[in-house]
Amino acid sequence: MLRDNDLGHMIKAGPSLYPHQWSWDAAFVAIGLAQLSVPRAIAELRTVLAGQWRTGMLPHIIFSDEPGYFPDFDDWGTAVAPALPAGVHSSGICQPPVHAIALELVLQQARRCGGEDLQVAEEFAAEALRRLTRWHEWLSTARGYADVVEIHHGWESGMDNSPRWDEVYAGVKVSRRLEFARMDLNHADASERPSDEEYQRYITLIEQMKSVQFDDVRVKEVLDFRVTDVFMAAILVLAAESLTRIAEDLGQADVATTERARAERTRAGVLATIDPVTGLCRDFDINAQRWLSTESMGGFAAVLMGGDDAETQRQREILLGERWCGHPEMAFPLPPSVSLDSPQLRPREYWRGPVWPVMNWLFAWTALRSGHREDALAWRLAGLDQLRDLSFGEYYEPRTNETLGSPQQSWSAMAAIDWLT
Ligand code: 2M8
Repeated sequence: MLRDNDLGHMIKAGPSLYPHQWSWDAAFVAIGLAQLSVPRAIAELRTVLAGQWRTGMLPHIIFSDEPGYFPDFDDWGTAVAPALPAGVHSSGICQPPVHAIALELVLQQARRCGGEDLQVAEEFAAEALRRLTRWHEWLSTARGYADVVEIHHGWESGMDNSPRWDEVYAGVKVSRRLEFARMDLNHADASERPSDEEYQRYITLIEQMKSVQFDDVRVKEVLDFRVTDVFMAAILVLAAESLTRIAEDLGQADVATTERARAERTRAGVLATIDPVTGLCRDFDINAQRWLSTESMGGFAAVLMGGDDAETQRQREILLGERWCGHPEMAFPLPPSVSLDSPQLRPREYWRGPVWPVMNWLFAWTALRSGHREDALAWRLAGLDQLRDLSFGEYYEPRTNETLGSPQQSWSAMAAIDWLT
């Protein structure tokens, strides 16, 4: 399946709906690819890093030559951005920084294989270190806010239409209705995708960014969408910890020190967002200066980071409990994007309720990492069961396990490969 989605230098996120390379998809996919071919996994990460903007940002999409996706390179208009490197065709926003985590796991696999794989992987790691440090640094400076990370579009979170962002999107002023064709609806049922109203706001934000040539400073003055993302910040903590270990192995003590400090600072920032009533982490609407308490998978940022603090334990119990994975109506005891008991639940609609195999993998991996082997095993077994019909859906209906969105989604296959090897 991954071979079918492979364009040589990049794996399409999905065969028809997503014919390009997405940043965090590629990082996840590289983890699975390493089990099949270490050099191919490295090639995937190399393509991601080659798209790095002059500012340090890793863009969320690197476009292939395949048609059929909206918004494409021309629609984004990033050619006007002074920070776009020559020859790169990319979008103008980012996605969660899974890349250093992927590099660490690729290196681990290369060590198991030894020989040429190890040599190639170590050479690549030495090269990648500087770019990954610049990427993390950009997230903590250009996008640093209250020791977590600020995002400028729901697409940056990767959880595009999660109810987490509803209040923020309500403040996005669509001053003139934009004309465009929703190519995604050629490949997925409209009931499983964001609405037209949501797309008006998504594209309005691109227009706002374009008006200031995607400049990191000026964009903050014109954007209707500025919000911190605790889930992304928790991923930055994990990635900075991975980069610390990689740097130590490569004898780069200064990088290790910087990344360790980044992980500590960001971890404290994420823990400081916890709502004392619900126990979940909260995002913060920067323009409106208010906390966003909508309950969603994003609230489990502390579980993701791991650690022994009481808050993390409390979140773990909530996640495993009857409102979430342990809900009696769940087809499998896996983390849904929104609780089945939430008034915001829309069980077929994208990030508003379905279960996402790649998130199952992420939660299982972080559980293993933080010593909760029993959680990791339970999620792995249920996650594999969910994928048993080999359709490798992008997401699944939480009660019936119906396959939704794009079939043959690359990162869903990655979860199966990693769990089975
Ligand atoms: C989805 O997002 C894209 C926009 O970036 C889309 O709907 O067109 C999200 O699930 C995102 O997290 C993912 O990276 C991307 C490709 O799988 O699809």
